[in-house]
Amino acid sequence: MEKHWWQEAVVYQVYPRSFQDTNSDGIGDLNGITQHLDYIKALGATVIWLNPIYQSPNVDNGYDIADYRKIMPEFGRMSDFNRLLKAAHQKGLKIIMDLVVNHTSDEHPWFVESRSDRLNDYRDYYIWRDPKNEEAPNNWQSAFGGSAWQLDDQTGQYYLHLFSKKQPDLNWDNKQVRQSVFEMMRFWLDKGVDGFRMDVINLISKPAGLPDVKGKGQQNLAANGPHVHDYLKEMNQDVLSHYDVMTVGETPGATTRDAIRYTGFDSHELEMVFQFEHMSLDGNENPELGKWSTERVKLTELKQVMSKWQTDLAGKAWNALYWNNHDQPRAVSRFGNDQAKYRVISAKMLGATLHFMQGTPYIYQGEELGMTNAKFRTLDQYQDIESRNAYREFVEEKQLVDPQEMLTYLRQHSRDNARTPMQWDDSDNAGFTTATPWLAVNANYAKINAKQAMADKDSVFYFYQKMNQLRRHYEIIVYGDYQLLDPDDDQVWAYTRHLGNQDLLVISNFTERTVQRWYELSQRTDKIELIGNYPDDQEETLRPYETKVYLIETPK
Ligand code: TEU
Ligand code: CA
Repeated sequence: MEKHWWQEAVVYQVYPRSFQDTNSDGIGDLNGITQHLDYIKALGATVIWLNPIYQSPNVDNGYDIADYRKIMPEFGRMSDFNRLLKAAHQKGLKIIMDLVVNHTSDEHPWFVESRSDRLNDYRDYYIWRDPKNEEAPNNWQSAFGGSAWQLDDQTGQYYLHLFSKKQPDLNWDNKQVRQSVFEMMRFWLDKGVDGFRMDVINLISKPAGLPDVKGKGQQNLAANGPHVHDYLKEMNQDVLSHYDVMTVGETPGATTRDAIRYTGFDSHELEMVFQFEHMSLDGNENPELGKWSTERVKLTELKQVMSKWQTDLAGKAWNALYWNNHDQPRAVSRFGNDQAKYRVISAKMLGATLHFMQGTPYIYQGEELGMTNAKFRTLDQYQDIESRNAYREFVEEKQLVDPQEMLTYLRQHSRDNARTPMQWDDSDNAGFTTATPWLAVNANYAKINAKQAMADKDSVFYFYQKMNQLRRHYEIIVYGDYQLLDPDDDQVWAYTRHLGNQDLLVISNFTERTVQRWYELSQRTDKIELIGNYPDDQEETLRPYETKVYLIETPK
């Protein structure tokens, strides 16, 4: 098997807006990240992924870019970025940026030009169509509600926006668009950036003729379009292959087959992709409401999906392992148990279950502290465009749910659950800012914060630090083969890894019940316990949310 640095990496995702404010404006900034590089280094991460830091009107918190080569003023100046990059590299940390090129902001000069006149040189940088029977050109829906088409009076045509109407989709069929994007990528790579996370990169090629969708899910239709692999091979050929970089594509709706096409060791497109199958196992009870629901994930389905991704990609491509990010609820609230009694132990169990699988693990800021969903009580506490639009559409416009029911859904699935400020200590606003934070701090910050974690040898932080140390020590964690045990067990997720004469046995109890389980490998008297979160180990007993990782070496 080939070996690359990005396979041995551990990525720490920083959402700059909520990480650390250093100039008392209530908004996180680049200098705040520089200030905490030693914290990220101590955790044992080796790569930092920055969510977008470019000039933006912040309709979608930076995913609506108005200038790809300027830093968002709220986050600082280019000199602050240069200092951050230099300091990170000096500490042996790499930085990957967020590449958002399926769409721009409608305030980007390209779009300002494009919309000004049908004959403008930039007209074809975006996707314009005549009305069809005085209506939108097709029935696609925006991910943020409503039609994916906006009529522009200035020229009497509609433009496509798979997200907000202030995020017009770029026309990737236009070679000049591709060249402009590639030039911009070189600008950042020549500064020494170590790669990119690519926002909804599997949406960039739209199906010919832009046909109507049958049923819901316009994104799935626009996903993995006819030329997406041509464009990514061109991007790799023209740009990426000239640098030693790591790329991870965000590919909603991608199957393992798609992922192998995008990231196969011989595909020359991307190194890995974020898949979404395990993110869509809870939230199907109300089809007309999309992800908004109170459904909990079933362990057997979670095991089945994650194991499929392990076995389908084995030897062919590389997994990106994650439980949460800035778009998803906090892992311990969604997949574990965030009650005081079980929060820490279940956060550790989730960490071990994920990090001992094959792939590059991504730690979302605060996950290493066992931070929980914010569970805001009132609508006005939510800022996210997706949450606000969903409330307006489903409560006010369509009256499909009552306000309290929708607030319950928001408490479970709003993206703001992951975007509340990083909890550094128990001082005002968790040490995130001395001003009023742009989004309220989670009410539990006095108990859950980095300062408390660093002072507690049994904290989630030190558990993650230990897993990162083990990863550097045991090659089997990175390169071993994965095999699921007992697929039908709906309480315990057990799997093995195998490399050479070594085996790992990973056992996780996903319930608050003590259970008995017998595994052949756990009977081996020569086994070594790498991870155990209860002191007196009794092989067959699995206490609530207990996780155990054993290394077994069979003499050659
Ligand atoms: O998210 C893409 C995406 O699929 C989102 O619709 C996300 O899955 C959904 O909001 C979860 O409910 C990327 C970025 O990560 C997200 O922050 C941006 O809002 C979006 O693209 C548009 O750029
Ligand atoms: Ca600030």
